[in-house]
Amino acid sequence: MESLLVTGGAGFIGSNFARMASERYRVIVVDKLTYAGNRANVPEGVEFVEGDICEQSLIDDLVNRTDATIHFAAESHNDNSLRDPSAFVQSNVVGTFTLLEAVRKFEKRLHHISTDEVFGDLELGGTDAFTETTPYNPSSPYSATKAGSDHLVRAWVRSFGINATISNCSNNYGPYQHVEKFIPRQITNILTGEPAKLYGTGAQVRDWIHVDDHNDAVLAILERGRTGETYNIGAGDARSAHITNKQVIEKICDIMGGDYVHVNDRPGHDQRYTMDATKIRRELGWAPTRDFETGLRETIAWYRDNREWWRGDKGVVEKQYAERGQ
Ligand code: NAD
Ligand code: TDX
Repeated sequence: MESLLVTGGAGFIGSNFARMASERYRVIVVDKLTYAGNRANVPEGVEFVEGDICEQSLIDDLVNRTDATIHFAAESHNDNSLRDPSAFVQSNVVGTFTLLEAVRKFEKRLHHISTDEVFGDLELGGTDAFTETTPYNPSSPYSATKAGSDHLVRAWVRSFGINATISNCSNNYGPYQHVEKFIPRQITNILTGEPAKLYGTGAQVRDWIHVDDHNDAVLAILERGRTGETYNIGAGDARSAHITNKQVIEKICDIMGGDYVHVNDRPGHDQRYTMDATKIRRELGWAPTRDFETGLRETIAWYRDNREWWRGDKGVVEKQYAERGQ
């Protein structure tokens, strides 16, 4: 394997992946540059193609020119999927279908990036966790379209024998994350003199993982994963911040010297995500190496040092949140 096509490589996780992978591979990024994509995120030395993954002839050409495709491109924000789900169905379901057809035609390797949200949520206070065999039970239009895309990949493996793997990962944080998401929204609220904004009671629990730990796992699957398999990725141990939203917001306020307020809750809000990542640890020897406290401090410093990167998006995002009392 020498060359990789990275879809969604101008977004948060995909651009961090392109940065990491370009040290070992020739990387081409394809990205539609939606509101979430930023040309400036694409690392130097990486070929960039502006385009839509739903466009079959473009995708055929790019898949054919590379050895493997790592598929990050998606509409990724739950709150947006509640406002207008149509782009989620198009990019997440039809986009993945388009890629699968190209991969089938040219007999290339595919790794599909998915989320823990396909499994639904767990009860607060429990200690159980999602495994690779937990039944799918998505709650939001976003997670339903991600679940749909996972099912398409599995069907193409079983029916057409394509060489594909899937990973389902928990909540990522780190540099280059759009300011609509929980952690960067709170950091930039405080940096602009606003209080941090906690949905509802803030009792919900997420399994936070640093984006570089996620991408290390993706590279491990790409290089050593078994075809047709699914791998769960999550920090899920002492290194992770498997803590409530309220605890995360209090940590950010402590570090930055800010305050928070409670705002309207998210309709249908998933309560708890916890990932069991035993399989990838055992089979591929992957383990997360970044601890949450250090990663969070570095992320805060990154947003403090890169105001020009987020300043333009901040007003747009906050106007949308204000319309929903959030
Ligand atoms: P993001 O919104 O930051 O980036 C998505 C990128 O995809 C953007 O650059 C956007 O322009 C591009 N894109 C969207 N539709 C496209 C289309 N039709 N054609 C081409 N490009 C298109 O998202 P992210 O947080 O980096 O998430 C990346 C992937 O990881 C997604 O598949 C998401 O479901 C998955 N994931 C995210 C998290 C998380 O915590 N952020 C956790 C688990 C899995
Ligand atoms: O301002 C906020 N206040 C708040 O309390 C925002 C934006 C969010 N929240 C809460 C909602 C969630 O419980 O924080 C938690 C995290 O919210 P998001 O950053 O929107 O993430 P989540 O909905 O958990 O989904 C994320 O993880 C799984 C990613 O956005 C998905 O792409 C990924 O699949």
